[in-house]
Amino acid sequence: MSDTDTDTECSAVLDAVVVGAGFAGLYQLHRLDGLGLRVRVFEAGDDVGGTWYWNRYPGARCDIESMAYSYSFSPELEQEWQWSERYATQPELLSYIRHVVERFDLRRHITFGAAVTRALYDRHTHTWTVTTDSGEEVTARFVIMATGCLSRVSTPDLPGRDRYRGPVHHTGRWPHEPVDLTGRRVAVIGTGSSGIQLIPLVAEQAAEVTVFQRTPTFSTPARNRPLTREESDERKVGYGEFREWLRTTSVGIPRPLPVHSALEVSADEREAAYRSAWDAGVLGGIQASFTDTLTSRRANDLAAEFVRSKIRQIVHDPQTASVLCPTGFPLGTKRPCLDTDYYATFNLPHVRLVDLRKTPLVSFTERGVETTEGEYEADVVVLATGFDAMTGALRAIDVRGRDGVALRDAWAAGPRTYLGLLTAGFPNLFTVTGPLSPSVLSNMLISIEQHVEWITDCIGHLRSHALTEIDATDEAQDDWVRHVADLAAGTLYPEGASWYQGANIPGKPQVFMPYVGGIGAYREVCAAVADTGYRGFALSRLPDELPRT
Ligand code: FAD
Ligand code: N01
Repeated sequence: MSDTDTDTECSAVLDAVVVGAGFAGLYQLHRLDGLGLRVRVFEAGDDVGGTWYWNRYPGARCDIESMAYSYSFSPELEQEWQWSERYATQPELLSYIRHVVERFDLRRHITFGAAVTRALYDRHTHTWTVTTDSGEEVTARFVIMATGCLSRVSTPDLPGRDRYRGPVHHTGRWPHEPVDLTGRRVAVIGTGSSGIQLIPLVAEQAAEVTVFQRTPTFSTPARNRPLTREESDERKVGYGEFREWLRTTSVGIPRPLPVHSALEVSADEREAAYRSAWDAGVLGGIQASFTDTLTSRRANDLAAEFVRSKIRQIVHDPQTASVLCPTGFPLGTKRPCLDTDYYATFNLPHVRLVDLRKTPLVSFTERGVETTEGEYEADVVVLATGFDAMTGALRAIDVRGRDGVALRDAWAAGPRTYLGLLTAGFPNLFTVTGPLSPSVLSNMLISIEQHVEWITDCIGHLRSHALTEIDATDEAQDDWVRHVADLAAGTLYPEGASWYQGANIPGKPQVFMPYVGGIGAYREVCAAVADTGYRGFALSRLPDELPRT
């Protein structure tokens, strides 16, 4: 495309704006480009990759096998790409994404360093006007928010940050230049998936590591290893069937499907099942050993006790082991973790654990951080404190729909969507892996592809039927919001103070945001809605005198 073409593209009314250039935004761009639409993508970062652009901390890697956590839309791409490890590192994931961008010639449509700050719907022209932080304004018929479920970082509101003399790095905004921790005293706050991946690698370099833990985590060994050519080639035979099978499961992770209740088998059989899951190194393997781990407190306690017994075996100091043992919430109700040598790291003489439940953090000091017990000096502070998940990036944008209603107000008591795809009153504004869809309870690549394909088909349908607008009806949305809440209420999930329900962000409404019914069931619902003429949505045509795109 020439510069002149780009200029023309910028000034005309676009068919679609996509916000975000991670896995979701890039695939959405590819599909809409394939429909022949005029599309622009705005990305706040300086390059593609989303999660894998921002999270460059030591140890960052996926925890669903790369051969499943990758695009499936192109059999050629699937066949030509060779993963080097069972669980790819962040640099390898980023080079995969860059390869996809070059292979499908996507870069020319993307504007980098452009954070979308506002999206206003015009009820006269039935278009959206999208504004970026540099003041650029474009108008489009459709807006697709591919802003990510875990893209807006959460930083603790700890006083005294200005006084602290050393650097503070958030895992989700890790510097691009190398951070040399050799011989340094490092304080790490947070022990979720990011902290658990990072801490063993920091301990390899640093002179002293102090881990500040508020809630201990259930983590199991990843059993990561190099992926041989033979193993990879074997998977590539019948790759399509493998992907298709994953799509019908509840979470899209390659692991055995449970058959029995934990309560109907003998203690020996139960132990054997947990041991086999522990040895397999698969995300959520322990909870998936039995059908009722997330619905029966008794079944859950058995699984949780198995993991605690493993922690006590690995960690030499009983006091440290006891602090690392998660209690007080059911296993699996906060996102499970996969690690490499996480618990064993606490056997190293230069690694210590601080229990923030006993001695909470008070502030930064000039030389480190302070708890109610005293000061801990550190040359570098790492915040592995997570994200304002699922709604954070969307609420950060001033989105105003029909009659000027703000999305922030529409979602004041928690997100309201129909299928996680659209919100009533915000026509033609789609959310990829939006709240109240399975999203973060699944292999995200599967959920992303399903949403992108549904959205693309929907836009294609509107265009081929000379329709201009789709909006969720209030009734369908109310029913869906209730259905998602009812499903979650039938599980133990609400008992974990997790980011799934906004519990990590002070003041955020406590609503369980992902759909727990499973991706297989969910995609059937979405397909049935489309097949029945988009049941629950209002589809409309512009009056003739209004401009069409
Ligand atoms: P993102 O990758 O988050 O991309 C969203 C993009 O939108 C970002 O680049 C952001 O800068 C941009 N953006 C946001 N707001 C704006 C705005 N206003 N204007 C312009 N741009 C904006 N999931 C799994 O299923 N398996 C895994 O193994 C796994 N590992 C993970 C590891 C880490 C460290 C993290 C943080 C998450 C992981 N996830 C994993 C979840 C991961 O977020 C998804 O798998 C997936 O990468 C999400 O892709 P996305 O495109 O939807 O969102
Ligand atoms: O964030 P988290 P994350 N004072 O919210 C603590 C994905 N991911 O970045 O639990 C003290 O899980 C907080 O404590 P508590 C994955 O979906 C995947 O680690 O709130 N501590 C917790 O320990 C994951 O779930 C991978 O009590 C504070 C930690 O910080 C999601 O991203 C890797 C605090 C935050 O844990 C988020 O993971 C990385 C405070 N004020 C991420 N505030 C893979 O392996 C927070 N904490 C694929």
